[in-house]
Amino acid sequence: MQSMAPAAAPPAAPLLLPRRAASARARAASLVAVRAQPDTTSVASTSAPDPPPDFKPPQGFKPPEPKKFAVKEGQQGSVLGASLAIPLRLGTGVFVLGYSPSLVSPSEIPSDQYALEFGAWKVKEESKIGQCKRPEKPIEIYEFEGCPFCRKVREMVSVLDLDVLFYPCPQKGPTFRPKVLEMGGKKQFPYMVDPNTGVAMYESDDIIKYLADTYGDGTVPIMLSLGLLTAITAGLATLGRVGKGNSYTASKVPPQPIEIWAYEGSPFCKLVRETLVELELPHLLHSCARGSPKRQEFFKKMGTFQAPYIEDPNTGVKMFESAEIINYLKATYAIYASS
Ligand SMILES: N[C@@H](CCC(=O)N[C@@H](CS)C(=O)NCC(=O)O)C(=O)O
Repeated sequence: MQSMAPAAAPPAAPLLLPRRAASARARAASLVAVRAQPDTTSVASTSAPDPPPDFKPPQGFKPPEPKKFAVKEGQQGSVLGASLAIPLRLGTGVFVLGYSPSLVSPSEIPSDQYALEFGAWKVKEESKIGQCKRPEKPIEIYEFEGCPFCRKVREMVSVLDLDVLFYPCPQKGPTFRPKVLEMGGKKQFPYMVDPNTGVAMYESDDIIKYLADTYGDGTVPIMLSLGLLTAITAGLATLGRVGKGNSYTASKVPPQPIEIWAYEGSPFCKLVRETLVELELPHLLHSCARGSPKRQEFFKKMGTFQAPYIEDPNTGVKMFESAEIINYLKATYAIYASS
């Protein structure tokens, strides 16, 4: 059943969210408004000014160099498990709307343009997303990683190349689960709030349709339109990482959302998302599936493109590399039981 609830005005943050989450939201909006400026220093640095006193990079922290497509020793099983979703979901969440690749000679692509290298060729990637309306403020979604219905919505977010402020709701999560109950009347996930239109809703299929109509061309990819089959394959897709990204790990929630450049189809990104969810860390996703124009913005700023990449305004840390990002998040935000 559709539970779309258009409000007269966008939901008022202070009424709906805990103070820390409301301020996170305000910060997220301003982060989106002030787009990243070209960074001519190092690819990964710890240079943000005045980190809040409570959150500091771990002692001796040094951001790693990006290593494209490299799987760390000990990470093979996790990457393989997270990759299982790609064939099961026929690549949904890997590509943006209207994606079309072509192999071209490297001389056809200027050196300041992002392009994937493929042997002696470069892959020119185009999409239809540039013709679609973009939300001014990030969409807000309350969900958790291991839920197949949430996965469907995240795939659509990647297809539509949307920036989304995620409020993780792992089982027993004390912070955002109760907020969903407060806002929508039930603890059911995913739950979406669009601050641009005032629309808030449950039900993955309704959210997907709403996003397609509002920020796409009205079409829903076939793999998201198959009813029970979609739900079953989305469920099977989580099997490679069963038990991950579902349960709460005690954490200190920072005042500002962590920014992440990622997309649903990337196994490396999924591993980081699991940790963000388990630690209940609000994060502003800059979705960047294949064909996303944000890849070129990123390339221009950083001189390379690789996802996942995070910028943590709470500590000033900016870093690549999934395994190290996970270690960083745990070291900075997890509360370990002292024994
Ligand atoms: N060692 C890196 C590998 C990350 C990686 O290679 N990500 C892919 C996406 S799955 C990427 O950014 N590829 C570059 C491209 O698509 O141009 C990590 O663990 O984070």
